[in-house]
Amino acid sequence: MKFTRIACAAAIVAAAPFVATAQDWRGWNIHPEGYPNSVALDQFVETVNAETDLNLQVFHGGVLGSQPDAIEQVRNNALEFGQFNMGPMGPIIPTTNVLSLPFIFSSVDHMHKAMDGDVGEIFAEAMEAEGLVPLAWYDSGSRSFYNSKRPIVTPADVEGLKLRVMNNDLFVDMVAQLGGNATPMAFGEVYQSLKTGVIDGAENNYPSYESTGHFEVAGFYSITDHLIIPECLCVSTESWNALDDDTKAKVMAAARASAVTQRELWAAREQESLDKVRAAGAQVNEVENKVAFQERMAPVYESFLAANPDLGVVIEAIQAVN
Ligand code: GTR
Repeated sequence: MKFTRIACAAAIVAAAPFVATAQDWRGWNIHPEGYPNSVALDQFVETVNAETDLNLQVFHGGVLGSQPDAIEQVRNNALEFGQFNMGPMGPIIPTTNVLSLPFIFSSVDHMHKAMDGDVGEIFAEAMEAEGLVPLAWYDSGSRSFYNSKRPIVTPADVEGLKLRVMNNDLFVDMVAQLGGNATPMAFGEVYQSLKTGVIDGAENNYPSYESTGHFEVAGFYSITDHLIIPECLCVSTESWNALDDDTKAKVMAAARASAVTQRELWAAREQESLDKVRAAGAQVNEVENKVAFQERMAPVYESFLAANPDLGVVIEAIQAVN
């Protein structure tokens, strides 16, 4: 009799569907385990779980979907947090597109200085109104072109190349100004597309060029440094607003601490990745005349400002930080 009752209770427990509570937060990350961003996110999750009543879980490797979809999911609170590059954010939150303008930052230090100060607040406010609260800014170095055909030294070398870009028309325009053909594509599809020749190349930082194996199928990496785009650790505005002040403070502190970790790991990983791709035979070349690439971007700025006249002040605010 006693046994039956226990067995019955166990069966009921086993059959009960898993019900996520308001305390359960699921997070999106595109990078594999061990990548600087992933290690920093693991630290964030561990700290928040230890110090608050929240129960966070982060899913690495983009298993919860593509980046543009995941941004929408966090905005809609279908996922509670995510670690996003600001590049694919522009089509949804126009103010953030300023961060995706080619050569907007003169260096990674310039980007940090701007994002960690008042300029960062401009983007934070715009994002919060659209469903995303950025808790901390992560590093993503600078992005350069790579392809399977030839080293790029002058803009003429880009002519005719089919290049993958992140999902944002600004990047399509950027490549068009250099005479290339850009295809917006999900990060996870790039390796296969390079391998099969659907595209000739793409653009990214060393760590992503390396971690994805793109260097195996597109061995010319040319240092144009044309984009320096920060990344955010974001929480859905709805989930954030549901927290009490004490929990908010703890989550924020954990996010900021994770960004310190991420930036430290990032600097080391850039060098490791560069060494690794070189050792594997990738040909990495300096581009002496980056100004030639920068000058080609004038029409990108012109049409951006024509479409977003109110964002001129944000561009100026960034330039004033330098
Ligand atoms: C990486 C970035 C990812 C993703 C990727 C891409 O550098 O960290 O979030 O945006 O680039 O090119 O899609």
